[in-house]
Amino acid sequence: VFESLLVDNDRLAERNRGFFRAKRLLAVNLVSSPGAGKTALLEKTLERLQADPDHRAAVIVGDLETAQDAARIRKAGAPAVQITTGAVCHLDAEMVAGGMEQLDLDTVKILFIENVGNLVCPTAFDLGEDLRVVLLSTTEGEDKPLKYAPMFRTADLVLLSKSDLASAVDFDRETALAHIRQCAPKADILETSAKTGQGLEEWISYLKNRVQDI
Ligand SMILES: Nc1nc2c(ncn2[C@@H]2O[C@H](COP(=O)(O)OP(=O)(O)OP(=O)(O)O)[C@@H](O)[C@H]2O)c(=O)[nH]1
Ligand SMILES: [Mg+2]
Repeated sequence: VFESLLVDNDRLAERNRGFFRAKRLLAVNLVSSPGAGKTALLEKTLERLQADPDHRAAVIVGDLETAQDAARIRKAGAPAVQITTGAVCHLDAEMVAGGMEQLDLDTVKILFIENVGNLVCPTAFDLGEDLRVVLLSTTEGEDKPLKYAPMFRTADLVLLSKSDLASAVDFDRETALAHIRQCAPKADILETSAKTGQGLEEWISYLKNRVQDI
């Protein structure tokens, strides 16, 4: 049953991809464990992107319940659609297609998809995205890339988030970086803090470069 579900999902993901290509839109799937800082990063990112007419963004955000993240994102200045998944632990390509219908995507260059906070279930669900960004916050422990390796293997970019908290939790940066490189040797790695702004310039440049490649 799971296999056939994934086959259906892959077909719809291809359709989303075709739509993104036709619109010349960069689609970014943000995944992490609950609370690693996806929405906080988006809030800071959108404050900067929305001021630049060439790089405006819209957001689809998934949670089991509540519309709080979409409200936070709208407050940061971007159009946002909340998808509540109920008991489902990931977004799938069909949910994303439904969210896309509710957004005006003609005036934006980037579509962020904030996935349900979960380092396991979203792994196998292609959404048609161009970029899969996996956040690992310093407070989660250096071992997480090894334990949740399937997700890290699919990452194009790993963001080491909450860098401002590293010393408070005795975060072993070198070990964490080694573990990320072991699971995802081809992934780019950036270190960010939504609180201090560390790494945000690099992250935004990274996105703008990818928009140019589209
Ligand atoms: N110190 C610090 N706290 C952060 C940072 N980023 C996020 N937080 C805090 O971490 C908590 C969770 O942040 P969110 O942005 O809601 O995390 P999320 O990944 O969107 O969470 P879910 O959508 O529920 O999975 C909040 O209390 C944030 O204020 C950061 O860079 N530094
Ligand atoms: Mg969130």
